[in-house]
Amino acid sequence: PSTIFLSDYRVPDFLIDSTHLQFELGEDSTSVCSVLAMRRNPDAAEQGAPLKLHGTELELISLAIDGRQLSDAEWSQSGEELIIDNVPSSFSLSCETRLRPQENTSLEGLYKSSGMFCTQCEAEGFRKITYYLDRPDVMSVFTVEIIADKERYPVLLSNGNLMSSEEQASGKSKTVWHDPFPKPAYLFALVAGKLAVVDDQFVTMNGRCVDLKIYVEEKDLDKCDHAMLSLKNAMRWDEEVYGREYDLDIFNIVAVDDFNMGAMENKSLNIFNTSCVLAKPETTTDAGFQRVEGVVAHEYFHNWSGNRVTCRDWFQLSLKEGFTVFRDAAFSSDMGSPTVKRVEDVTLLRTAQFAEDAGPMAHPIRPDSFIEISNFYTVTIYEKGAEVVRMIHTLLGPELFRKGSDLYFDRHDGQAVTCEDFVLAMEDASGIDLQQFRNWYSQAGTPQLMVSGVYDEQTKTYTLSVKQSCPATPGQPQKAPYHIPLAVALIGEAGQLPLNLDGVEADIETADNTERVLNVSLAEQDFVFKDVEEEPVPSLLRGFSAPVKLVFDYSRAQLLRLMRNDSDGFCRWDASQHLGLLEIKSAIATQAALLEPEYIDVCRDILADTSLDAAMVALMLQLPSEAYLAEIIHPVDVHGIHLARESVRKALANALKDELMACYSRCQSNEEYAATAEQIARRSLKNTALSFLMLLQEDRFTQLAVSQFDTSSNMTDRLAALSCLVNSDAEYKAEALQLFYQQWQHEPLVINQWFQVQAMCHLPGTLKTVKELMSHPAFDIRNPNKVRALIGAFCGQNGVNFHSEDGAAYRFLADQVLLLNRSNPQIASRLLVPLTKWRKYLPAAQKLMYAELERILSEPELSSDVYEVVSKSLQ
Ligand code: HT7
Ligand code: ZN
Repeated sequence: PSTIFLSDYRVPDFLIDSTHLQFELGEDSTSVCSVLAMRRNPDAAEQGAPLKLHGTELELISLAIDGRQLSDAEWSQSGEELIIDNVPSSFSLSCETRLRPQENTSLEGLYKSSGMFCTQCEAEGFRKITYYLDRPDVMSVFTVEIIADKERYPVLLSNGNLMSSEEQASGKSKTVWHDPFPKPAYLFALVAGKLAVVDDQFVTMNGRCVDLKIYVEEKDLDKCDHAMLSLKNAMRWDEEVYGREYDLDIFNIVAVDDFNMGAMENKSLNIFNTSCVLAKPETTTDAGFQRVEGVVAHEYFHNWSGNRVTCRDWFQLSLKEGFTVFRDAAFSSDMGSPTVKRVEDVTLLRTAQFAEDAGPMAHPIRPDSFIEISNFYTVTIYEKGAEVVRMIHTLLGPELFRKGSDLYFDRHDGQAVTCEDFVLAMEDASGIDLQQFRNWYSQAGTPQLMVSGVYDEQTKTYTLSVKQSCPATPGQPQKAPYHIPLAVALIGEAGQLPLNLDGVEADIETADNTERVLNVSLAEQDFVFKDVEEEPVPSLLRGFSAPVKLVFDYSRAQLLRLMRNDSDGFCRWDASQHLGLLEIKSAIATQAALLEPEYIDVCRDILADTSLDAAMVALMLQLPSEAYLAEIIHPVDVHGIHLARESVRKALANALKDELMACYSRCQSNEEYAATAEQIARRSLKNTALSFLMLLQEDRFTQLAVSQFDTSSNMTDRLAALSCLVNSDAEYKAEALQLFYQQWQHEPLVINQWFQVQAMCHLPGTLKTVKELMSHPAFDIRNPNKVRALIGAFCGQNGVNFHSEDGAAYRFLADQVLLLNRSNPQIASRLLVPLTKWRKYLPAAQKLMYAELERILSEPELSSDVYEVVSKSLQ
């Protein structure tokens, strides 16, 4: 497989003004006839260049230019390209291809899922449908005819407006769709199947009525309300916060069972993984409800940040993904609890993204090169990309940021553009210089901020010294300093102190003079605060103002002050994590969990403090995850970390038994389920308390879990109880698992949770269970949700079992990757990620993991997806 470089970008030699597609969907094969109105691009460097069309795994039936069939001598094929040498400056290209969607297990291009036809074209799937200029900077107006058996496929959908729908002879029907907005091929979609629909409407800010439709299988009609409400909320929010109105008269969502990612923003025909659209209290956890809300909004927001203004090339992927994640995070934050949302986002970033930045696949949010673009739908492109946009928002402030986004959308509506265009719009609208800030786009790796503080009693000054650095990453040995917005406050005995900075030009003004955003831009920089009346504790990186690793040598006493008093919810939580980390580190060192009394006291106090947000209490009590600890403690001794963390949890549970029990009782409620922030918070705290109590192995607590499992009507409480039982030695666990399966065997999404809870069990013997479950009738390796729930959860979220000392789980994962490499390469390469982190672990584990990677690499027919990840991880 070859490497593609950003520096090789050239404008397309040809443009496609209009695209006419006719699909005849059959049980045996599908015929696709295309008619493309093409012309040479006046901006192309070479006006006599041959026409090169992309196409993969296609059966070519016919090819004609301006109605004349081409002879075999007039075209040739090379790799993924179909080349026609002599073409006029403007012409009509007709092409017929034949496909076998029912055999397409890659879930890319046109494929079948639960009997219906559907498509997934991003990033380069359209070339599996017909020969085309399958690149995002070629935008065309699409008209699509779909012909299919009307019994089997009564619903026929594509992008844009329905132009006609008619019955044909021989039991077929035909619909014609036209999308007036020029779009790249990756936003094309088609759906055909037997689908039920939930309808609603939305009146836009200019009074236009939009039909909203969610298409699902009949049995799922009762699970669409939350997605519909989320969609309407998202549409209103985008009008209010960004001034963006929906632009067509119809917006469709279709749910499919087999999908490689969460959802896809095809113009006016979003296709969703069922797991990201269906929700009802009995089957869906609170996290599931929140995911539906977030993904529905994310895909909707793409209508502007991605569709109306799209990417010039795939190196610019973060232009649409980073910006859209930033937008959906702000939306979720407005719909629920902002601090909880921030903590969840930072947790993902500091575990998964920091790990990616420190590993063999590290790449800037605008990569310079790739082998397989599907491998670059990463936490770096999405989550770090969103953090970079968030920093621009912090640097500009909300008003200028909005001015910048208005300018960006106005200036580039209907265009395919670059990250540079986005930054330039922000600069032009605000007048703020983002020259150095651009390093965030071109440099990979997580910057480190080493901060120290000195208080001078005599002069009443407090000096913060900040040093920044960034580790080398593949291909980037040296890094230039970043422009980092560092939000700070100084916390005194009684709360935040007023800030008087020496050299005002060094900071960004904020309304409140007790918090400042410092512009860190040099490798080493001092910030001096004047008139500081007492020795403060610095509250740093408030709200996690930049995606960096902060190092400050806090004492326990300082952390306790922050955990108790900091007005910034994120920093309060972060202090709790830091204190938990100190306890775990000391448990590792002493092989015993003798908790510091002050730590127990502060946990006791927050447990009892009913004025606090219950969700934040839950988050502050939860110790740093094993995944996060593995980012901090090197080399990673998975078993040592697990034992130490569990012993600290148990010691805390022991010390706070009564308080936990009281808190559990207090959070019990019989009210009807609602996915409100307040109810979600209460369930989260209750289930956190239960999981602590279960560590004590007392009958009365096991009974609590049993009774919660038996009597809860919502999936959040039911699954939390089941998870507690599965991870305990309770006799009831086998029966509980059996009961759960029996009750939900006809609900695939619930059965996936059943797989997952077993795959994540940290007790010995889980690999055996996982292997057995792979033979369970409900498991299907062709379905990505099931693969993720069972194999993905076991290998990615069950450290102690995945890293069993005999290396059996490494072997297991490599076997599954080799199997999936043939059927679904995108899923294979994603599944593989835990093995690629081999360098972090103890030497014995490293050796075993390395051997499995080599075994994968020696496979003769490796997909480009798997090849790229394995070969880079061995370099
Ligand atoms: N923009 C969508 C990307 C996507 C995708 C990419 C590769 C392979 C399969 C895929 N399905 C969807 C998702 C999004 O960010 O909205
Ligand atoms: Zn997206």
